[in-house]
Amino acid sequence: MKIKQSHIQDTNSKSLQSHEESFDFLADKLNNKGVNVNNLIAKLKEFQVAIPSWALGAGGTRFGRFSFYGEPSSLEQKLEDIGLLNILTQTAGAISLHIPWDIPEDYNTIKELANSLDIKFDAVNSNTFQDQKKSKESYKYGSLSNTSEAVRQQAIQHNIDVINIGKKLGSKSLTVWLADGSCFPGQNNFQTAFQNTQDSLKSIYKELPNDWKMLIEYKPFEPNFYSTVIQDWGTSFMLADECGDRAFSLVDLGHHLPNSNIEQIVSILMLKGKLGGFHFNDSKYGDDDLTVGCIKPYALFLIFNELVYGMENNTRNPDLAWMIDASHNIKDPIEDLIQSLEAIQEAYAKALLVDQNELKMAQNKNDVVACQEILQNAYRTDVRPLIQQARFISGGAINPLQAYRLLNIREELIKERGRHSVATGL
Ligand SMILES: [Mn+2]
Repeated sequence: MKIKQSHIQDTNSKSLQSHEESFDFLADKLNNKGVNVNNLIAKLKEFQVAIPSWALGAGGTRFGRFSFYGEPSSLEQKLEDIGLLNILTQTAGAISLHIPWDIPEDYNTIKELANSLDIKFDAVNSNTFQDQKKSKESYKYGSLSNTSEAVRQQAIQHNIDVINIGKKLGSKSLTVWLADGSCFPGQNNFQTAFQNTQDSLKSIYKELPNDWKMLIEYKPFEPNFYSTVIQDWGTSFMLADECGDRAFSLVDLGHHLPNSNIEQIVSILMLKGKLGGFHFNDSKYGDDDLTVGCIKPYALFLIFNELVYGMENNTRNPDLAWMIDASHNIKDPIEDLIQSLEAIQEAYAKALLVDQNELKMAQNKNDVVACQEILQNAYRTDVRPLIQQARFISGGAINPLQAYRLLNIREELIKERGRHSVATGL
């Protein structure tokens, strides 16, 4: 299914007048405060978030999986879904492939299709948390950390294979997330598991092309429930540091214990030039993989405040690889992604409104009340007209969710693909 520009214009015409009124009102208010609105909109237009190839189907839990119908059953169809998302939102201009779930059969066709949809290939993700049908060794007791050298070698080779697939598509980074760890005390020797992981990562790093980055993700628990080898940002930082200049930590919002101060983690990693990637989702209890901003939008804003500060001040930190890493258990995945992209843009726009000079002055005077007011004034600004304007002038929908429903996109996809087509992956 393809959405024509005229379809988007039709749906936009319904809300154009009220959008223009609210945009002019907000732009006037911000201009009077000395905010450069054009600059802000240019930054919002530029901000692109990668969609992982596993996010277009219904997710699930260990208790079950409920299809949303008309799911993309091939990589081509997944790209088409991201194309739909991108034309509506103008912020989903990249795909992050998961290997082996989404190995292209014909690289040229896939590249041409992505090109025609204006989609780039972002980080490639390896998978050593599942056994594949033909694999010789099992990851049941770990992959890069395994006590068996044969298992470690298989996992290292898989990561190298993933790099080679990424090279053919134009990706520039490899994301490594390990499920390695232990379920019971005494099961693992912590030092051996760490050392093996470090050596394995170094072997992979050796094969990394010069213009590539390796992103090391951490997670405190699950699927292992007693320990994980790369449990936190400090462990990921140590491993990245040991590998070299092109290895970085990757922060996934859901991969923290409750109440962790994620904004502080982000800030210090950027100070050290070691934050390479960022995975968005939201959670109430653990790695819940809920829609971005649905539970803790203020925490997301505080994190973005540090990201914006870091992007402006920590010049040695590389450009970040942004990706949504969520699961869609009861929502239409495309609608869920539209909501997530909106929440990300909102938090980003609000963080851009924080007057960093004013904040610094208040901090230097120890004016704690003023510090809070500065942050909360930015947070309480309804920035939606700015985001809508950025989307509108890029050719997107003023209200993507409304457009998605008005254009009956899911119904069309079900007609095209059949009701029971199922996405590969989770
Ligand atoms: Mn992640």
